[in-house]
Amino acid sequence: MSADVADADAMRRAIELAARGLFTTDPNPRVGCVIVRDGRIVGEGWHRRAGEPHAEVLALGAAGAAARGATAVVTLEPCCHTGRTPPCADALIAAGVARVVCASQDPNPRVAGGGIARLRAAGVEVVVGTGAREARVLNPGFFARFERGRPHVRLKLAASLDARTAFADRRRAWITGEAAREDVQTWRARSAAVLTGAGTVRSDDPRLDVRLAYGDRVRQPLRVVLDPQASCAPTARVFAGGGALVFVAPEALAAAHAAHAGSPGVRVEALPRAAGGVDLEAALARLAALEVNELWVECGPRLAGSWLERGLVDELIVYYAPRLLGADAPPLAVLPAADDSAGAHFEFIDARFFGRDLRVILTARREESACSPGS
Ligand code: AOF
Ligand code: ZN
Repeated sequence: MSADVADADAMRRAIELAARGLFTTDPNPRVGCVIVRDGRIVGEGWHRRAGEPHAEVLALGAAGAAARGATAVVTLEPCCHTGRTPPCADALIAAGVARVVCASQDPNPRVAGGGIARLRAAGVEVVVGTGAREARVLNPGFFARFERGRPHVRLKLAASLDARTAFADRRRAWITGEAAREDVQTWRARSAAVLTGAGTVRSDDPRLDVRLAYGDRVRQPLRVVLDPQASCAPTARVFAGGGALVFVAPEALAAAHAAHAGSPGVRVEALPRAAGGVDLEAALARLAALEVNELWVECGPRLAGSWLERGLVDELIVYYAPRLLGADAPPLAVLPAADDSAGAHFEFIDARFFGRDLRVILTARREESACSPGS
């Protein structure tokens, strides 16, 4: 077997290990590592959560003396900084590892090639790029935050076959079934924040929380509400239990502070105004500053339309229920009439049944989007 095939196999295993941290590493990336010696895996590790050891250190610990002269295969560049834990590059050098294979550079400016440089300076052979695409999929938000200054944005929509998102008479009833709603729980659980608009809070009063344990515990995402005019009742369920952030327009800041004064876990911040509400780009910049990697958006058709129109959706998750709600029911998204150039273009990447509902996943084709900066 050539070294390339062996490296690729080991990288696949490292990616599998990294994925175990899907629900727990935030705001850190999900990272996995295997130590390979004479074609055999002699140590494995994966990063569990911020503050705990990095993948490489755990894999080295498992390998013990067998790490000397071995190859370390890691889903991300080994770090060279002292953060919550000491530098992995130093640990690899100290263990006598001869070769390091990593999927990509770490976009974190505290690392950004520094780990690779340190390893090479110590005489360790470093290969970069094995399994790059597959490894990147583990951490879309971590890369988005450092490369684009914003979280990875997923917009979730649940609709009838005729793409209607509620009953025409606005009665409160589920459109999609249990299995689809359970799947939504999984997406919320891997996200650092869940965002909605004031309209949804007023009409549906959602909790937007995670009700199942993922990994080994329930980690509640930050609940974010765009409430430009401070119109949401502080008694709404989304604010219960704290961990909420309310974005309002500057002129509504005082009113919002007064409304939420009795709720210690609710933070209120002003954002610049933009057509129809607050500035969505500013909201994303602020959330990135708060170390939000993945943002899960569940909102009504007007706000959904704004996200889409501004080309800010990286991934669309749409659940279609096998029913028809008619032309008087609200649409999937309120958007101006499309022409060939406007708005984001999407690409179907997955389709799957959840109970009787169909879930499709689409990703933005950024290079073709007329809204992408600089185009
Ligand atoms: C690695 N291996 O398993 C992870 C890395 O605060 P710290 O010490 O946990 O450092 C966090 C940063 O380290 C994080 O932003 C990212 O750049 C890198 N994460 N690096 O070599 C790992 N989780
Ligand atoms: Zn590290």
